Amino acid sequence: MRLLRFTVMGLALLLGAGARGQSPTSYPALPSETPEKLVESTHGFDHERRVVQIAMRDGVKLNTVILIPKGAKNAPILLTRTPYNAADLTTHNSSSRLASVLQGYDNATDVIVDGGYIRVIQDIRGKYGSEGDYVMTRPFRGPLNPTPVDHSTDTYDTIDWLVKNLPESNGRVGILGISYDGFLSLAALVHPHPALKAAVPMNPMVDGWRGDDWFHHGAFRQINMPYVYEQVVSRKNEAKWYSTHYDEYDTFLEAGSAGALARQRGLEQSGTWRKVIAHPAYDSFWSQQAMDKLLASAPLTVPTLLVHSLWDAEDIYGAIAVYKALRARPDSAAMASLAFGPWVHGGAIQDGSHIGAIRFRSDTAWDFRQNVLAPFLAAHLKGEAPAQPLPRVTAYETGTGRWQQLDDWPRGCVSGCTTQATRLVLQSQGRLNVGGALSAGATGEDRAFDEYVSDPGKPVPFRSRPIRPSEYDESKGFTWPRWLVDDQREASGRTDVLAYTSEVLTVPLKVAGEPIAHLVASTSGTDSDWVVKLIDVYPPEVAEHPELGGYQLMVSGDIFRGRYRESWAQPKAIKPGEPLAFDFGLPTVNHVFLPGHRIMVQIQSSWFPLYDRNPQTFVENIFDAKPEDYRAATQRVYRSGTRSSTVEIPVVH
Ligand code: PG9
Repeated sequence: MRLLRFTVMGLALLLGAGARGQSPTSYPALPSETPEKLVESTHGFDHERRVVQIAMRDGVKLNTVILIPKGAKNAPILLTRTPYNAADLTTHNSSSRLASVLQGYDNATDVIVDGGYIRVIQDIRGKYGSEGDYVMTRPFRGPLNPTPVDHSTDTYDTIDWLVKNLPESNGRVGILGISYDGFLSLAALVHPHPALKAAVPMNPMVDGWRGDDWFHHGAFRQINMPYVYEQVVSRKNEAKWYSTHYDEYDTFLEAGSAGALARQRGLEQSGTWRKVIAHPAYDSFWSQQAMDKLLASAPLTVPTLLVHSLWDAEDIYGAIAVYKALRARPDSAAMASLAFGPWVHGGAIQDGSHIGAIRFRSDTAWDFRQNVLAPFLAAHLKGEAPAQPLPRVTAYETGTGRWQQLDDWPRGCVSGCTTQATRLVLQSQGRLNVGGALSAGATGEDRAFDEYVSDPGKPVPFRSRPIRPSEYDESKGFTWPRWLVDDQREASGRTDVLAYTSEVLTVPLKVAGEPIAHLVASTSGTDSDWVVKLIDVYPPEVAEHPELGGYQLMVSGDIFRGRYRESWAQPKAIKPGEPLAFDFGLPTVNHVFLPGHRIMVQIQSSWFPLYDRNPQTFVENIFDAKPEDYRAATQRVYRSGTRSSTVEIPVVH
C-alpha cells in the first residue's frame, strides 16, 4: 500500500513538473520565454483600441471593439454591427495607423479616418466574441421571435452604453454596414435610440425570398449553401464547407437537388437550413421578416442614406425596395435618400473605377464617398452644413458614365423629361422591336412562338465554366462578385437560350427604373423557370477598349419560378403545353444604350448552379425532388397577337 502511494506521488510530481516552469526531476529547467501576461505596446499609435463586453437587457454580453483617434474630443461615433468578426474587421493590417487596421470589408476607411470618427464594430449575439444564440438575420420580436431581444433592442442597448461611456464622443451615433451589416443598420431604425442620428445601410439584405440572398422570385440560390454552413454551424466559422470538384457546376449537378447536397454535407444540422427548406414559398415566414414592410409600418425618424449597387450579385433588391417603401409613407419620406453606382456588392467602399472589363470614367466609389457619404455623415453627426444641399437621390448613369442628382427615384431627370413605358417586342428570327406595335399572328391565331428544350441534365451555366465558388478573394481567382458583368455571348449562342436583338441604335436610348418581363410561354412539363436578361450589345469593335468589341453586357436580369405564377404563397402546377402569362420585375437600371449599340433580350430556363434546377415536373417541395423528377421540357415563348412576349422598359425622353 505504502509503495503504491509513493509511486503515485512520484508520478504526479513528474507529470506536474514542466507544466508551469518547474523542471522535471529528470532534466534541468529551461524557463518558458513567453511572458505570463503580455502587455502590448501601442507606442506611436494614432488611435486607442478598447475591447469591451456590453451587456444587453437580457444579460447577454456583446463583444465590442472601439477605436478612438488619439486626442479625440467631441467626436461622433460610427457603429457597425456584424456577424463577420469584429476583431478581424479591426485588424486588417498589423499597424499603428487607424486607416491601415480598418482597410477592408465594411470600412469606408477614408471617410471614417479623415472624418475623425470613433469607430465601433460589434459582434452580434451568437457570433465570434459575443455571447448568446445565433439566429440568421434574427427576426424581430413577435411571432417569429418569442424572446425579448432582437437587433433593434441590441442596437439600442449598445448605443445607450456607448454614449454614456465614451467621454471622447459628442453623443451622436451613426450606423453603417454592408449586406448583412446593412440589414443590421436597417434594424437599428426600428424604435431607434435617440442618439442615433444617421444610418447608411449599404446593399442591405431586405427580403430573402423576393430578390436578395436566399431566393429570387422563388428560385433558390443554392450557391449560398457553403455560406449557410460556415456561418451557422459554429460560432467562429471554424467548420468549413469543402469542395469535391474544381467546378461548382459539377458539384451541384452530381448531388441532384439542393436538399440532397445539404444532406451529404451535414447542412441539416443548421437551424437556418431547416427553416429555409421548410419555407420554399413566400409565406409569413418571409413576408414578416421583409425589412421594407417592417420599416413601412412606422414613421422613419432617422436620416437614412440607402446605398445600392447596380451589379450587386447578392442583394440587388433590398436598398431600392426600402427606399420605395419609405418614400411611400408621407411621414417617412423626408428622411430617406438613395445613392447608387456602377458597383458590385459592397463596391461603394472599394475601387469603383472598373468591374472586370467594364471601365468607368472615374473611381465612382471614391466620388460617392467624398461627395455623398462624407457630407451626409458630417451633416447629421457633426452638424456641419454641407457645401451643397444633400440630394435626395444620387444616381450614376451607366453607358454615359455621369452622375445625376435627382429629386426621387425612378426619375429620368430633374425637369424637362418624361418617362414612357416602352415595349421591347420579341419577333421572328431573333429580332427585337423597340417600342413597336405587337405583331399580329400571320393567321390571326396567335400561333407564332420560338422553342427550345430545357434539359435539367445540362442546365445553362450562369457563367463560363469552370465555375469557382462564390467567394471574394480575387487573388485566388474568385471573381464571383463581378459575375453580373460577364460577357453573355456564350449564352446567346446556345440552343437552349433564346436571343432577340434590336437594330443598331442611331440615337441614345435611356432607361431609368425597373424593366418588367411579360412572357407568354408554355412548357411541356408541369413546372418551369424563366430567366430574362436585358443586355447592351456593344459595337463589333470598340477602338478604345478592344476587348469590349461585341460584348454583351447584362444591365438587368432575373429568374422567376413558374409555380408561383398565380400566387407567391401557394405554388401550383403548370398546365403542360398551355401558353400562360409570366410577369415579373427585373432589377433597377439607369442606363443609356448608346448609338452603335444594340439591345438584346435573352430567355432561358436555368441559371446553374447559382439557382437550383427546376425539375420541370411539379413536386411539392423542390428541395426534396428525386432524380426521376428532373425531366427535359420543350419550352415555347410566344410572340404574336394577344400572345406577344415583351419586356417593358421605362424609357426617358
Ligand atoms: N449577402 C450576404 C448575406 C446577407 C444576409 C444574409 C445572408 C448573407 C452578406 O454579404 O452579408
